[in-house]
Amino acid sequence: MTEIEETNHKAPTKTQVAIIGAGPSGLLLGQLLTKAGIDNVILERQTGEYVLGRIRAGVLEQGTVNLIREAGAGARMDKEGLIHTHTDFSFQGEHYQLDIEKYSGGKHVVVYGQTEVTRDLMEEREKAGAITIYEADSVKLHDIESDQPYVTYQHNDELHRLDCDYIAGCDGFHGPSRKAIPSNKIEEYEKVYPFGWLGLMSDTPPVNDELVYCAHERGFALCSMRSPTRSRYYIQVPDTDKIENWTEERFWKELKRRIPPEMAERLVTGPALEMSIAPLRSYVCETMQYGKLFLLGDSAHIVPPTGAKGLNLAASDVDTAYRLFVKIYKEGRTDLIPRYQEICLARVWKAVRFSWWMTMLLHRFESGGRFDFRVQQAEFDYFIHSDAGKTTIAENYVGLPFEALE
Ligand code: RFL
Ligand code: PHB
Repeated sequence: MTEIEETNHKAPTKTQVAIIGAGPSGLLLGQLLTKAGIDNVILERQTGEYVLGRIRAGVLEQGTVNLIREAGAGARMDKEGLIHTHTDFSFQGEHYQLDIEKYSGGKHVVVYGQTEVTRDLMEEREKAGAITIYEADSVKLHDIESDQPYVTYQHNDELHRLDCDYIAGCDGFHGPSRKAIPSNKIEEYEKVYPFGWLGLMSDTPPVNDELVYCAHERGFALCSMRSPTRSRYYIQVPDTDKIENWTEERFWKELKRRIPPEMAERLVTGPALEMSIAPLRSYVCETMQYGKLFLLGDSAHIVPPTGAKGLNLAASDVDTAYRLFVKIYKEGRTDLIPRYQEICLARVWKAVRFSWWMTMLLHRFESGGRFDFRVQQAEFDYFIHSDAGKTTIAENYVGLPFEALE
């Protein structure tokens, strides 16, 4: 048993905030609440090791970085995170650099893997002695419209009940929290794209100092990284494609065709540590609060990864929820509860728009034909050569500001 899983032994019966899910949303909220003296318990379906095995986001906005620091989990991120002041693009092999620091009024992003953020938060939670129940099965939410909501779950073949004041649904897109909202009370919006991203992680030096978002008639590609010795690459594939169709060799060959030729020449290939396909979708559940339930992160919204916004949106939800819970518990301000959804949705829709726009600009649409490709080319050309265009991309890429509760 790992250190992270040792907390499994305790089975609390009551807490102030029951958090479902130990992804970045749940762990970050839990850590901030614990620091503020607000009791919370996290229920997670998987083991800690499994959660840490999922390879996902890599780009943190300044607001996310600040919140991780505020949670007391920023030491390793501050030491090992890579500050990026530029982001690169290419269109049909031609390379462009965007000075995001200059065009956003002095902001930058930090490249530090979601896995590392999660690991740091798990360690801090362990140190603080806050409880996480890993391998909690059949998590169910009860009486969320009442003043006595509770959560039940199976653990070690026993049924447990956890009473609470509030429930934070941090259980991702497929979790039970959003499903607990009655179907006639939920407002949802969705767009599914006809392609996915095939990702490969390898212990090879990144091909470029900055990330490179590449539009190409063969399809989109992204060159990213985790450290000076670890690269992360993605290529657009049809939504019908299967991972079994791809060998590492085929992946490298296809990537080289879509990136600028001088980069293809210096690309160092190596064995894949991980290879998987992620579907692309935009989804918003506008009912982010219902009774005593609050939805945070991927349980409430999904964006295609093109704008690097998913994890960062989770962090801005956490910022609002955390400050709200402090107001509720320290000042009795339950009147501020409706502000949660209001504040989150305004920012969520702007990130949904940006991610959708980046996706539409840079991906190849089979149905679009030659005309649409020319329009994409003209749009890219316009944005990348106009100060207004560059400002628009940079401001959104580094992240829009967090709104205060009052
Ligand atoms: P998570 O990370 O999905 O965590 C939810 C947790 O809930 C647990 N869970 C349950 N627990 C108890 N009972 C149940 N029945 C449960 N069902 C589920 C799960 O096991 C899990 O531990 O959601 P969270 O915390 O809201 O965090 C969201 C982020 O993970 C996500 O938005 C990002 O990874 C998206 N994303 C990116 N975001 C960025 O900001 N920048 C990026 O560069 C970026 N790149 C990416 C991405 C997502 C990707 N994929 C695979 C979708 C790149 C990719 C390829
Ligand atoms: C990543 O490094 O995984 C990554 C970076 C930027 C994105 C999406 C994913 O837009």
